Amino acid sequence: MTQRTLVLLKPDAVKRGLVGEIIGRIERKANWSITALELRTLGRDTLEQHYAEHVGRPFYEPLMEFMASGPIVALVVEGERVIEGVRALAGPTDPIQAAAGTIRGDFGTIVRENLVHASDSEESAEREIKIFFPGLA
Ligand code: RTP
Ligand code: MG
Repeated sequence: MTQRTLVLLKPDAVKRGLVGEIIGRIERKANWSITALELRTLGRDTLEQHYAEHVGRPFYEPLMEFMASGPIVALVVEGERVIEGVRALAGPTDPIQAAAGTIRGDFGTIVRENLVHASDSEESAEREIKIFFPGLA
């Protein structure tokens, strides 16, 4: 089943020089390809759209501040079961609960600074891809 997903390498991943490492893990998966990629610093407007589902949660404001704190890398990845697949590569939200071998398990300790975002369903993927890459069909 071919799908596409939006992946963000969060500001901690970029600051710590983990972009190559993380993209490398995605690139090495069979039958996946990166079809869009951009480094940019996110403004409040983009973040409000992206995190609309979390408005009002206690972690919302600190998350918004963190996500605007430096450049991120946004990418669209296409391929076989890629939505479930990238979330499996990332590991659970809390890096301390994430197994070794996952991105969060190998590199993270803080829930907020958990290195990557990946769309969690086909609906979220289409919605999020439109926010970050409005020119993509
Ligand atoms: P993501 O959306 O980034 O792929 O991660 P996720 O689905 O695993 O996590 P989600 O529940 O959607 O939360 C979005 C991001 O908010 C930060 N967060 N902080 N308790 C906290 O301090 C807390 N909970 C969530 C994380 O950066 C999480 O990835
Ligand atoms: Mg999420």
